[in-house]
Amino acid sequence: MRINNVKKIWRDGKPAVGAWLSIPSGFSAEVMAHTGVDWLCIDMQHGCIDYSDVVPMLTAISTTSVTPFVRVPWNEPSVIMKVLDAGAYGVIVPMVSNRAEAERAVAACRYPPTGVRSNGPNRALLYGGADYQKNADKEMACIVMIETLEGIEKMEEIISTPGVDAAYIGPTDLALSLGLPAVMDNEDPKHVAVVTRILETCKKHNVIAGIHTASSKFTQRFIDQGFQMVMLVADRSAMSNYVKAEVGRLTGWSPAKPSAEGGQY
Ligand code: 3PY
Ligand code: MG
Repeated sequence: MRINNVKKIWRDGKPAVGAWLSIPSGFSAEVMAHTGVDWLCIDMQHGCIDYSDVVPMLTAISTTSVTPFVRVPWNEPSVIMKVLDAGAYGVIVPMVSNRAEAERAVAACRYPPTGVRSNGPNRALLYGGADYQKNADKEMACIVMIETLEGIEKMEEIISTPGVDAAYIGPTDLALSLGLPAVMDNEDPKHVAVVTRILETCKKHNVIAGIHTASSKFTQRFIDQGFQMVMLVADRSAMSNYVKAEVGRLTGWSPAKPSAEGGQY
């Protein structure tokens, strides 16, 4: 079976840097897969992306050795199983708040007797190989997000759930949960303290710590701090930020006012 390159990077004690896909296009997924990142995440939660978009995006990513993950819209076993069947090598599950929810996510990622994943790896067989079912449990990554108030309070029981490979922080939901503005690259001491506590809890339980950023400055900071799964850039913001910057460099011409100024997501 094709191995999960990101899990190998983690086993080697190194950080894996990724990018985020919110645009429902096989072509833009392929472009992003050729940028040098270790992993890409197709975002079904907040991206403009449905299952019929996910399949050609996974096909496009598989033209490279980049590891494909999918963030599912919710902790719903049928959706987790369906994206794994399509060839995702890991799922990012939003808003996991307690042990029972973490166990539900893990079980959906593993075949019986370990879990409850149903057999039917349609495209996954083509991508992973004929021995997919035999080896899938150890190659699929179950990544749970910690970003709710309950999840912050119960981080220890979530992170220590057997089968959780990584705990991934959603900084803006985490900020809202702490009563702060929804800022991604967040310097607020209350936010920084919780992020550090999640990292330390992950280290204690030998679980990978992950976090989303909006800049290489914060990506670097988190890599240096010991995070092994860091999201550097999203397709939508990369496109928008680059074009806005180029527009801003021109002189002797008045641009139409950009429609969405400021705000990080
Ligand atoms: C958050 O900031 O809450 C996220 O989930 C990032 O996508
Ligand atoms: Mg979130």
